[in-house]
Amino acid sequence: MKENNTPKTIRLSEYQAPNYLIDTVHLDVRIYEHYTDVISHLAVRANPDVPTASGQPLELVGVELELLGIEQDGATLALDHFRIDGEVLTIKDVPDQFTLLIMTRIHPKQNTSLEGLYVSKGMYCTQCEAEGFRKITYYLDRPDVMSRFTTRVEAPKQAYPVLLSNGNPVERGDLDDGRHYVIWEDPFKKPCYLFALVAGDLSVVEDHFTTSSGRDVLLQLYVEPHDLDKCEHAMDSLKRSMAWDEEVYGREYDLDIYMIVAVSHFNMGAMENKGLNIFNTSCVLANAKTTTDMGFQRVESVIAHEYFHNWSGNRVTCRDWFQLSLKEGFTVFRDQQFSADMGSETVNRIDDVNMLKTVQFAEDSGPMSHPVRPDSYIEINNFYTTTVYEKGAEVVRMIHRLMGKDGFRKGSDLYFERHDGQAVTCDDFVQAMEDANGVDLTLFRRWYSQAGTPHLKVTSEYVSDQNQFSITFEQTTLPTPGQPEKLPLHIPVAIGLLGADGKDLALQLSDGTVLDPLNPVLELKQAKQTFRFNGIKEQPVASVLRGFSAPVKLFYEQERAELAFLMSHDSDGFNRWNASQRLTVEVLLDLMSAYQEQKPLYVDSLLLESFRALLADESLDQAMVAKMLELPTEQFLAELLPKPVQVDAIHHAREGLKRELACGLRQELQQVINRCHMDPEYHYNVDAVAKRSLRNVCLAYVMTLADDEATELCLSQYREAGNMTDQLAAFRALAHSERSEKTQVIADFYQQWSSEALVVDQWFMVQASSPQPDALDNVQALMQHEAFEMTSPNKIRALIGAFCNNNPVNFHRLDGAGYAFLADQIIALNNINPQVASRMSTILTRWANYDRVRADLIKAQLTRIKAEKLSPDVYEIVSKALN
Ligand code: 0A1
Ligand code: ZN
Repeated sequence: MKENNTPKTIRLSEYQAPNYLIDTVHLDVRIYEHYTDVISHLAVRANPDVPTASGQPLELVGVELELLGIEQDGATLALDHFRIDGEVLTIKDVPDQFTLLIMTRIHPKQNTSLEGLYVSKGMYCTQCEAEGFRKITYYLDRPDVMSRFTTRVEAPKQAYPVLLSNGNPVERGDLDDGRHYVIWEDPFKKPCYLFALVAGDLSVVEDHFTTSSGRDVLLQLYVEPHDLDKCEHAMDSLKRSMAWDEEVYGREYDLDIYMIVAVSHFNMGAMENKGLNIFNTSCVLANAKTTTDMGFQRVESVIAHEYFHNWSGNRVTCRDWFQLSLKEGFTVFRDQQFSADMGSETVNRIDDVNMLKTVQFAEDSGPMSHPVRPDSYIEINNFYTTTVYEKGAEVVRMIHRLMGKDGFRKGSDLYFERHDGQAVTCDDFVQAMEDANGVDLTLFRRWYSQAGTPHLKVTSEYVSDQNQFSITFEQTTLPTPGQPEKLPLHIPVAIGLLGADGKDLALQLSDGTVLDPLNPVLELKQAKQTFRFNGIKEQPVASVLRGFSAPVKLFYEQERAELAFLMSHDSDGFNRWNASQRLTVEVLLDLMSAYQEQKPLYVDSLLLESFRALLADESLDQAMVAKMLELPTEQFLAELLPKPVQVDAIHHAREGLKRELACGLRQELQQVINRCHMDPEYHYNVDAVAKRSLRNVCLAYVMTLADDEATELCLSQYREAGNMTDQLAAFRALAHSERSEKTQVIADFYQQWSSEALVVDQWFMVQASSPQPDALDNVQALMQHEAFEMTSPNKIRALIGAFCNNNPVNFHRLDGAGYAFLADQIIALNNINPQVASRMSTILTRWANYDRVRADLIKAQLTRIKAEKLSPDVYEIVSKALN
């Protein structure tokens, strides 16, 4: 672990091109029982683009390496020619061109940080993004140094029959002592963060894909033998991704082989290493028995995401880590487009926006707020955030809306062509969009540099004797750390005006401009702007920010009746759903006041009757109906509503609303459950997923009543379900209830699934998110469970993460026990896995959103953590939170 209490801040403004380049790397990785030796042969030369490079010392970085020896141009380097200072190996007096041979020893079995080379369930694997390669050998570990890699992997043959690295296998052979080796050659230059190596005893599933130019690509999915029955969906998703990227972006795959390896211990979802993706098992394995529909969706989107990186990330990579969103924002946008094309566009958009508003908006209003292109960091691993990923994707989506589909494609073609094989910046991406379309995006660029969520206040007026509807937008962005003053942004606002018949009216502005009926967008560029629509013969209902066309907080007062009208008529599916959310939030606010004033809960009949109509109408998109019926989560409400967060009122209002709706709509809910009966066979397609989601939303409502009938319904679904979606829904409803039957069901579920690690994660997660008051005690007891492992990020997320993130009422207990529990875990994890520890600590950064009592309790825990000897990862979060 890097131990340092005043780590250095790295700044974008201080970027300098490297003094040296590395043209080729020959790595020889020899795996032994207790250690691994890495012999690295580098061809180095001074960077011709840096006039002052010649004669400068060469500085390589390495972390936790044991240096065994160095040779320069074939001769052992004398001790007075180099020195090691912390993580930096400096070699003096180097010529303009030379070779280096560096021999190091590492200890992968002791590496619990899961960066560099480590061991997961007996399998050796690597994670080099962002700066893990320096834990394998001394190197110029920065993305703008791109080299051709040849990798020889050597290990005992029986224990590690499969030896993989990037590119194509070119040689293999047996050695003495039961050892063997394979040599891999990657013909593409790449930065070292895309390096990967795997050694293990793995089974493989194979398939083929023929590219648009007729080349055959071998597709391989490596898994543990008992997971062979969970590969089909990932393989199918991969082939669909490859075809989609050819069709939508004109991008063809470039190697003869594409490999994916599933590992149990992984800090993130997956990694796009060239030709050898490494995946968290949770993002690749799926079958009907063990995986929910949500799990299937996740696999499909992560497989696509990593595949799309082959162009947006690998062929064109980032110049420095401040440009991370160049590859991540663009690739998330691409995977979102793909998922929309594979399933329901509206439902996907709803899920993405919900996540953005819950997590990214919260990040953007706290002490870790940063622009899509950050301008400084202490630890880059802390910047794999929803701002860089999801807000970054929203920024690309806005460009897509402004350029239109064809214009965007022209821009992406130019970007890939112009920068193939290069390490570039976010600005290069915008420049390609501008150049291909002949537009000026100067103002738009502020989205990359300005942090914080813009507030967009909207007012409107209808002047009937002029047949004119005018709408005024005022944009403001609150100060964020380091950015006290904010500038207006270029915001595309998609809009519609509905007539009394619910149909969209034609939109003509007072200056004569006619808005494109297929994509009506107003472009805001000033702090305050008014648009006037002429020829509006009746008072319309406005549908603003359709499809969530910009990542802003919208403030537009509309009557409840108008929301109900939009809910049943808006031609934009997203805004239809959004109207239902807004109406639900209004009703929740009524209930929160009632709770605080200790009055009986009364539910506005407008909502009840709207929901009744939704349940009855079989002609509606059933997935959409399910989404509309799902109440906003407590975390979403915590972010949305005024501060301090009313933790208990939110919880009780929401629970109360669920019960009231269940009571008032019991018959209709039961009818939907009967209509959406469970199928004996599992199919993963849009209709089947929609039907299951609607059935299970209704089941959850009914079970809030927890009477004998509802309990029996859940128990029989739990027993009879033929797939994990239905089984888990029933399990969750029972486990979260007060019914005594749950004890047996919880034990039974574990017994049934104890050999399936990913299902056990679900089992932990359900218990950790229980609203019952014993949740924290249970979580603490489960930390001792045989299946819990402090070295497994999946287990930590399932138990500790789920409790702290998804169980607000218990985590924010007024006695502070939830906070103390989390702090204990962060302190323990800081030594085991700093990345995971740091992610957990971001939860505590939100203290300012809570009342004095809670805020003081959280700050006390932050102070306690800060007093420890911390990794830079945790130090950065905790110190910024206390600033
Ligand atoms: N580039 C990967 C995500 C990833 C990032 C960092 C990691 O370790 C710190 C691991 C994976 C992606 O976007 O899929
Ligand atoms: Zn990515």
